Amino acid sequence: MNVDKIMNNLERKHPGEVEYLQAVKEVLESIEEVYNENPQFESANIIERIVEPDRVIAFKVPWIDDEGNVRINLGYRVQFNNAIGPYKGGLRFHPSVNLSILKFLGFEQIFKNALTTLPMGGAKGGSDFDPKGKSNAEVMRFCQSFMLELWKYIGPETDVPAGDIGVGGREIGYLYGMYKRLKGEHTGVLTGKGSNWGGSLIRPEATGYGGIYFAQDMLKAKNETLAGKTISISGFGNVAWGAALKATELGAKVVTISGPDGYVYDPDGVSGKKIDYMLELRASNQDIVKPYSYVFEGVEFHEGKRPWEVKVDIALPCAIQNELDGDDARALINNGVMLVAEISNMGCTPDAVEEFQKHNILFAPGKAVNAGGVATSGLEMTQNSMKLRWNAAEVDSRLHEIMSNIHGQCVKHGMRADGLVDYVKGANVAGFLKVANSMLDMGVI
Ligand code: 2IT
Repeated sequence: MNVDKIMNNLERKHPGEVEYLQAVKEVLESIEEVYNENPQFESANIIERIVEPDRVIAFKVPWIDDEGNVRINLGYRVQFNNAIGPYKGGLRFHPSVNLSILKFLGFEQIFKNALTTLPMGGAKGGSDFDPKGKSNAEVMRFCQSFMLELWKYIGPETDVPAGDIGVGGREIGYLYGMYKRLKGEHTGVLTGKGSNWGGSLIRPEATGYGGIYFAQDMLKAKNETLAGKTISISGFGNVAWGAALKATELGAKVVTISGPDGYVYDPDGVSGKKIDYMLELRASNQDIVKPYSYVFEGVEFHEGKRPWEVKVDIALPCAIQNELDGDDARALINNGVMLVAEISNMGCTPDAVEEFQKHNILFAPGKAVNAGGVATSGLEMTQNSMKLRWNAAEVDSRLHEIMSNIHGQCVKHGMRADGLVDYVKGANVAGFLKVANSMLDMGVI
């Protein structure tokens, strides 16, 4: 495999799609060796087939705001690869959303979903709609208009969307309501549903919980535990909330959360009712964390800054792609960080990853660490298919088992000669082998 040649070719075909090209390059570099050892992949031209989505659906989403103005957003669904199961992946509503970002997320999702051990292909979708400052009625009208187009392309055995940034329980409710009305069916077409109408217990917590289970396994290899460790978390949404809950339960102290406005440093730890308060912050639709510093005592707010300047044992990016760069990585390393695990998708820039690896800091990528979210979506699909419901302990124990299995796959394929684990390589190789071998089985499709 000639990675440079493939990348040059892709850059020519998709100029300016920086996030997508970044995600592809990372995967190609880490699978190069295993790819070259298996000439059957080259004969079937697996690389050219796997880096392009099966299809990209793009549409216009007109809606009317509370003042009666007609507003237009862009909507997308990128159905990337369904070799191992129906397309599966979240919807992101955020002003930064564009095709490059959804293609990177859809591409990552293929390998992440393969790691979960469950039968799910990779997809992603969303819109440049900005939920910030919108009323419930506006969010509902937007979601209804979005689904009026999307419903034609999805289904419980075809493509099963879920939430991501800007799409939580409220949005899934509005989207599901419209699908149900259009199709006249109550099925498992979306995950992250309300627990009264087909949603799985533990799904809201799952991404954060899974990330912490994964970090626990990484620490175990070094005879370490989470107890007594200080942790910096970025973001304050669903993922950050779940991670803070589980980390605190296991005896660690979370000292930061952040938003687009800056970060808060809480030396006493974000715990108990302070974690509940994260839900209130999110429900306010303002996309800021500063109010946390007025509500609780002894808290500093650092305007316009990222939390990576704080001295901690463990750093967990939980917000958005490329939120931790080379300078942030060097600051964390100088402050003695021992473990960095991306709970956001591609949270670290390539130079940050390189810094961590160069300094032998335990580092694991989002597609392994945050797979607990989509894995629990898979468990929601299972429950919907069986038309029954597991209790929280059952779902949580399956989630935990899946995360340990993913950790095991990373160790198996990422073990280096010096005994340290390259989790980036391990995750990419394990995910790739499963999907590529499935594609070979099915011929040129
Ligand atoms: O990035 C992700 O894995 C998600 N946003 C969850 C996707 C899902 O289908 O639950």
